[in-house]
Amino acid sequence: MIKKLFSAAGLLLLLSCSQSRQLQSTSGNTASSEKGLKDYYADYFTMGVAVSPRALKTDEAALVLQQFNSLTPENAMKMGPIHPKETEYNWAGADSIVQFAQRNKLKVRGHTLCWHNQTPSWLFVDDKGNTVSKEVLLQRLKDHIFTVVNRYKGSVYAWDVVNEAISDKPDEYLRPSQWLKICGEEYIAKAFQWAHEADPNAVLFYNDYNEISPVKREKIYRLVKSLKDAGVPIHGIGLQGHWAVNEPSREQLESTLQRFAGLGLKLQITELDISVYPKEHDARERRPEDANTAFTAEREQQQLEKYKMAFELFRKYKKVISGVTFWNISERYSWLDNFPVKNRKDYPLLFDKDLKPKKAYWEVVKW
Ligand code: HAH
Repeated sequence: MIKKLFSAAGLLLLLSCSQSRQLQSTSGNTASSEKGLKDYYADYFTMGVAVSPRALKTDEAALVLQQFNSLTPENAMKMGPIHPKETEYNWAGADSIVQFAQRNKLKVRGHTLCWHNQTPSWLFVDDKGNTVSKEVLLQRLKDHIFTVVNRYKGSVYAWDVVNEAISDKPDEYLRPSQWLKICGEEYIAKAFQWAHEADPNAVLFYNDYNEISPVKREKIYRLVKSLKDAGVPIHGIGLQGHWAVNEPSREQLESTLQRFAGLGLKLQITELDISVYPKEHDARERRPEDANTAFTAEREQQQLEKYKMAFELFRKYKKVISGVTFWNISERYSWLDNFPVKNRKDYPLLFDKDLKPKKAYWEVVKW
């Protein structure tokens, strides 16, 4: 009870003193004069985190300000949430994250302009429910990109323009999404071209996961190289980095970074988390053994070793890596609590439920 009162008082203070980093640290975290990830890595790359508008109104905000210098809206800028009807945009969530970033001088990465998931229901169909033509869909994509990129021009410095266009099937190049089925491959180049026209200063990324798989890696490489060779405005590759205690190996990660560095574009680790469960790429039903969700000493150790190894390599490749972003803030919530198994608690981040640094954190900042 007393603890609750204190944290409520801290929150009030935080709200009334939005300029003061000192006072924000009274909301329960270590003092803001203590170094955060962004300070340890100041000579390396920006340190970012994926957030919801809601998290920035809780005591997690003070932790974000202490540790990070870049934000990515986890969901608020995706097509579904931000463009729910053809003639209706919902700016509230994205605006509140961007305003928080501006007040506190953090960078913002936009995520994402074109993706097959979390799309609004109107997007691929006409008012009779029939699939739209290529011309209509490309026009919708163009309008969407111009409207969203233009709104955040000057406040979003980088965009994940296209997310996850590569297939997971070994013998298939591009994902057979509605985008590909209706428009063919050119929707990808068009998306970059329109994003660049809307904001010529924005840094434009192709973003994908399981980039550590040699097979998928080569497909991502092929796509990005073909865009670059065709003169498409693409400036970086986003390696999501949804990893786990069993992968990647040091060799696997190093050859991934080396391969992509060879493209001559910037690299960012855009969605870093290290699950305590062996990696699975597809959603599945719960099994009896999933009941064991304790954050055991063994899981803790395996995870900290992966984090240590990953950051050793990130530092080694600092010339090509321009940013590292964690996908969520603390163990209060991660998307991995519901993926690949619904309601299976995961512990993939560097801060625990009390927002205290875990052992893995100290491995990341000590070298
Ligand atoms: C990411 N997909 C998305 O880019 C992000 O927008 C979302 O919030 C979470 C994860 C990763 C992914 C995966 O690792 C496996 C299957 C599907 C999607």
